[in-house]
Amino acid sequence: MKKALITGITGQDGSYLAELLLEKGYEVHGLMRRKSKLEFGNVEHIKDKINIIYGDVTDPISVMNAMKTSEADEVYNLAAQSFVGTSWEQPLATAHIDALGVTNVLEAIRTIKPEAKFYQASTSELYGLVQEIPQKETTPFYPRSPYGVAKLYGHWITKNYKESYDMYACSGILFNHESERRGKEFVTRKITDAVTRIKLGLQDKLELGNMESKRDWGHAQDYVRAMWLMLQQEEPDDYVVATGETHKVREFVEKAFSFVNINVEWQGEGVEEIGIDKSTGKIIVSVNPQFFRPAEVDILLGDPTKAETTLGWNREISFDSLVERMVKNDLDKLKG
Ligand code: NAP
Ligand code: G4F
Repeated sequence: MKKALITGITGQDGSYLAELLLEKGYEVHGLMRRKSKLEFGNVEHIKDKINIIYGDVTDPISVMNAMKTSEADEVYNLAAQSFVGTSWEQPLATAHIDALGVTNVLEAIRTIKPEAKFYQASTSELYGLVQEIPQKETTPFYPRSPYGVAKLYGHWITKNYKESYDMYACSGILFNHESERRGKEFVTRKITDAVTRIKLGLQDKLELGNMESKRDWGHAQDYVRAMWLMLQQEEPDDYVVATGETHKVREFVEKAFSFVNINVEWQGEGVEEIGIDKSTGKIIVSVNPQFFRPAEVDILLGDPTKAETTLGWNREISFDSLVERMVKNDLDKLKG
């Protein structure tokens, strides 16, 4: 039986990856931070099937302990302060977790079980001010947030440990992936939550920042398969994981409203832009500059050719199904 250690197991990706590895017969260990109230986040439903180890990636002692306890053959480092917006408010905490935390995990592997395979959760945020479209493994990086900068360190320290110590260490450069388990501060879930509340008369309006922004959005369930495949290869390598499609935030809004039979008509521009419910004439979307970022990533569009040809990875869940699933899930939750 293979053993895996997942940091960030309570998050969106950690939970889907844990399910996938359990299905494949792995013994699954997860590093979890202590909270004032005991709760297991997205792994509540499988908490009896996994072994929770308390720890924090910024605390090397706890990471070493997790490595010793789990005796992991594969380590997936998903722990992060993952919300880009917060990284301007907490740049140092973001750096401690998303940059130095990676070294703590790599050091624990090197010290305790150097033959273990390591996956680092790199991100399309590394491309930031994109230097080419679409972005691929060879596209130069230009991060645009403290989050992106911290992740760039994580990316390069992973490469450095591979080259310095001959470790099986690799990074998945994953483009945005969402799901029913996405945190509500991220734009997709914020939209589907608001759309369903507006439909049920529980909220009047959705306030957003930059709706011109474009993202390559896939479903997290598809993306965790790519993480696992990356650790099943003969040699470690880095891969872009993306859909090869990009959509504006505004399109996501329209699509989400369409699944609750509301047609949106747009009027005005910039901060004056509003979305109106065609059938009632009510304003249901407006712009609030509070959600603008100090520096924006305008467009992300990934080229997944290498992952498709080398790993045999393919995404199964389309953009439309992603939005539909998220809307349906939020509706079901509200209806109880
Ligand atoms: P998420 O839902 O925010 O999950 C992050 C996880 O990290 C949570 O379990 C969180 O635990 C944990 N964590 C935070 N700080 C920690 C610390 N100091 N020590 C230990 N655990 C800590 O993020 P996600 O969407 O699943 O993303 C997983 C990883 O992929 C992240 O590294 C993210 O940056 C990266 N990524 C995500 C995307 C995407 O579109 N989703 C794209 C590219 C890369 P708590 O429950 O205690 O907060
Ligand atoms: O949903 P977002 O907050 O995700 P973002 O910044 O793209 O980051 C996510 O994807 C990265 C991969 O590329 C991950 F590494 C990272 O951990 C995270 O999972 O914002 C998406 C876009 C941005 O351009 C933002 O400015 O939506 C725009 N936006 C417009 N209005 C908004 C809002 N974003 C949020 N969160 N809230 C708004 O009201």
